[in-house]
Amino acid sequence: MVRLPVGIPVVALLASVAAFGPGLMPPPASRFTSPLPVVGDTLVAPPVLVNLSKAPHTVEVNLTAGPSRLALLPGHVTDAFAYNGSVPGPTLDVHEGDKVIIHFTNNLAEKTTIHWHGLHIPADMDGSPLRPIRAGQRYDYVFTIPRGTAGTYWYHPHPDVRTGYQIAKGLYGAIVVRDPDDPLPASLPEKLLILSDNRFRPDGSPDIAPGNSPQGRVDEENGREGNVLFVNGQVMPTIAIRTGEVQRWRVINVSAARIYRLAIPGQTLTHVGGDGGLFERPVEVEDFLLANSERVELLVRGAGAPGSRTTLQDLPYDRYDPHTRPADWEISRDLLSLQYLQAPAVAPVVIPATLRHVERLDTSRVAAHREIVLSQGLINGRMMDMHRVDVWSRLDNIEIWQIENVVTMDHPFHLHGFQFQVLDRDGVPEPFVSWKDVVNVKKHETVRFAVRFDDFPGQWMFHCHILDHEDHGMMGILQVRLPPSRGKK
Ligand SMILES: [Cu+2]
Repeated sequence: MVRLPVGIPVVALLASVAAFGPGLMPPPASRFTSPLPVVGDTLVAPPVLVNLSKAPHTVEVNLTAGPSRLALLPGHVTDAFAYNGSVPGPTLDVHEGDKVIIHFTNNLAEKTTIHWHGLHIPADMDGSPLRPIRAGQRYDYVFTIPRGTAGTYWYHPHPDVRTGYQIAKGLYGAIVVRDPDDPLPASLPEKLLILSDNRFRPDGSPDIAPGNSPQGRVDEENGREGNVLFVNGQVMPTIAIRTGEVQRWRVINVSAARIYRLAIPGQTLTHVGGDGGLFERPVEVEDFLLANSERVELLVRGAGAPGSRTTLQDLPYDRYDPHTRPADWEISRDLLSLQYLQAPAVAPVVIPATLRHVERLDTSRVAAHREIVLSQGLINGRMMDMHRVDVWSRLDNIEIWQIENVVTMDHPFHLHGFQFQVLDRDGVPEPFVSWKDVVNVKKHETVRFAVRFDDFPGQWMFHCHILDHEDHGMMGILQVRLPPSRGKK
């Protein structure tokens, strides 16, 4: 496909200009249909970071965050931010066990960091707000991908106060960690879907309301949502599928605040993995929630007839406080078109009934129970202080964290550096075990998870992943110390 230098495929640009007319804002995504005949995929995968290393099991890449002129809204080139000039940023595609070296350059006029969301790596390399990279500076992020962590992750800036702003301007990208012994058939066509939303001014630049404006105050409360929904930076792209074909989709929610309830009307989806990789067994679902920063792996079956068409939809989900709930929250929104090719059906692929074994954390040996209370903008009644440790833990310990949401809107809770296992929600046991790094804690819900601090002492963030809440201090610091026998940390 011909691409503009800015990373927006030409076909998407033409489709958008034809649909909206020059200078016009797009209609809501749910009413947008491509005027061009679709013959195959128009969904474009982000570029993959080029490995500069010849050494085995080593991935060495250059990554630059900088200002860029590009069309975040198709048809409107404006000032934006980009990783290596592309939105979404290039995908970091690695294997378990790889040593990863990222030569990062900050060409922005402000400080930034890169947080490798969900990866189990040393605290120095986590890209938290504690380790800002100043304007014009370089930093090498170096870490090894642990065994057993194959899955879908993402990377994004995490500077103090400015995370939501920098992501809205275009800074986000995917990470795919592969398992050399992946249990799913290698023949499955794989698709990466990065879901985002944005709101624009008439010139096509991101509309980021000042905090003291009426819209700014709504955004601080709700989290900033946009009326234009994107998959890989494209509006309503198409995935082509053959009848009978099974595709493997990796889906990432990089939205600041929008929680997606995903479904393909008329068919079920096979949910095979979450934040920290594959489940033990596939799970058949009609729809499911994907909260901010959560990832899923899905098997999508070509259940339709040749030549037919269906859509991946974001169904209504009420995560909002009643006072600031948007008027149009009950609208279903289309995200992408699934086009069945005019071709004979293909034979079904056999999917294994068991994908892998997920070791259960031993909750009979719990060293501490933590109680974390989420209220509006606060954790345990406090705003974040970069110089205060909120939770002291010890290396090698297993702990149970109870996250209680005492207000009338959802707060997706993220712990840096460590994957955890949800035990129960409002006392109802989780139906199956899986590794997670974000859990959506619904209005007035209490969620408990188990976590083991098996490596990497140091300081780690935990926070609400509604970016507006995080930027306003709904965040705390966990310090994982070495046990006394192993010296002080
Ligand atoms: Cu929140």
